[in-house]
Amino acid sequence: MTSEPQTQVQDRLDALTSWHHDWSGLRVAVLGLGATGFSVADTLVELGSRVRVIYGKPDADRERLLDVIGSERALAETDEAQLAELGAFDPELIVISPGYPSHHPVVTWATEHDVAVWGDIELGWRLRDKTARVADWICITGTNGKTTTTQLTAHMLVAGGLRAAPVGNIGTPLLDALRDPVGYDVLVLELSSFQLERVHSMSPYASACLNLADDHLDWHGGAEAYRNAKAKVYENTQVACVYNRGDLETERMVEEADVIEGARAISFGLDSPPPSGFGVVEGILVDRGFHTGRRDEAYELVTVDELKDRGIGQPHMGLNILAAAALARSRGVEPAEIASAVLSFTPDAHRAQQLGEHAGVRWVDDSKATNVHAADASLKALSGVVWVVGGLLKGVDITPLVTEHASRLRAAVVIGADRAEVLRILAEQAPGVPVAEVTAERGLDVMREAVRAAAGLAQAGDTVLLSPASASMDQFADYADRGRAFQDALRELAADSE
Ligand code: UMA
Repeated sequence: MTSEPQTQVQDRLDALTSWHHDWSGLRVAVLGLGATGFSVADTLVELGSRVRVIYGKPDADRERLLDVIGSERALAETDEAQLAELGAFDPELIVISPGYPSHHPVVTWATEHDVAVWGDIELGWRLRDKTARVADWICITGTNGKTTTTQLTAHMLVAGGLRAAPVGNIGTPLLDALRDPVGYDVLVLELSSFQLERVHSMSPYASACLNLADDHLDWHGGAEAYRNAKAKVYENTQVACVYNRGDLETERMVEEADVIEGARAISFGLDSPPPSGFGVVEGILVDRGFHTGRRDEAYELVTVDELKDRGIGQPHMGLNILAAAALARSRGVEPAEIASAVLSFTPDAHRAQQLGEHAGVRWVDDSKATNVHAADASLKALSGVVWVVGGLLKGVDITPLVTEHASRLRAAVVIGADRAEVLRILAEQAPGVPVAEVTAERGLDVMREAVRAAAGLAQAGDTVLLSPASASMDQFADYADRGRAFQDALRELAADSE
């Protein structure tokens, strides 16, 4: 059902493709009041739109700020209440936070009422020309490694003399960077599948899907929808589509994408690279993608030994570095600048972070491993593991992960709301492995119990690895909070035994 006014609204929305267009009076419902929702409201109020933020959880600081900037707001704690608010406001456009799943009733409502639903990335694409310096977008997705690769790429671009910043899923909302008064040469966007699903018109300068494994199946409603959302990163790419030679699915995504005439496919992998590829030759990371004589020659970037000396010699880091190098080279950063950026890079906390030894046992915080693929990368590198595992499984079956690594496990310590399922899988797939169940409900208490159990089960020479293969929101604010609680509990244990 498309009534005349709705067609007019659609025409107006189609034409709104610049910061300098007339957004005034547009009735926009912003769903969610997290980092994204606030940045959207703040931007659209500045542009003169009539904004009403509808949200499920109170947030005193952001609510106060909405009042200050002059946005309307409605706390609606149930889906039904959010629907009622939407109906009463009668929006011309909905801008929705990434956490809302595609099957959420408000999305269904929008379809039924012919109201357009954008994410903040779609809105940002249309508003990217606020300053005269309009940034190129380098877009990065994948199941794992996207945050590190995004940081590395931005670090390389800055080493190349460009004004660049990492934004998006990494934590700084895109719209906050777009409103910077000076503007950027390049924005490096970490994009989640949630964000990509709601992108319609973006055209990245360069793009990469680093790898693909099952994740967030509950949000998307299945593996295919998740894969198709990730594949959108390559659509309309202008210069370089960067893909993983070791992950055929990413290559297929590039083949199927509609790109801008002249865009090149550039691969990365830990093997010797073909022309148009980045890879490793005799212990040296090399670029054969952007060398004019690439049939026979390559640029040397850094050596594997140099990476090991910096504590970033793990295979998955090598892949992240090669992908980032390909993206930065596509925007003209010189090989020597890439090398200096890599050798001055420090990875974030909670990513296979070594916490040192206690009573002859190594402790590692890999709380960032919120899915099976990430936990697999960490488990692979170890033996004699006391594995702290569990949390929100997000509809993913961890059976293959447990089967694959059962022989490395000294013991397992199970945390999380979905722990019954994890306990069942461990009993079936790793029957000889001792298991401790953590019954504490939230935060530091969970980790105090987990750390004590792990210390009791570990033997000298073992590694206690927090690599939960699950999201954290059932018991912690986020993965960083989970990692911090683990580290705090370990410090308490060490202090108690002094
Ligand atoms: N809300 C509801 N009902 C819902 C979902 C959300 O009412 O069903 C409302 C609530 O008011 C809630 C608010 O929406 O407080 C939060 O919105 P959100 O969950 O979309 O989170 P934001 O704070 O806007 O943060 C989001 C990303 N979060 C998610 O995608 C879940 C952040 O990525 C991102 O850094 C930020 O935008 C800026 O772009 C975090 C994340 O966990 C790190 N990402 C997932 C991942 O990496 O695996 C995808």
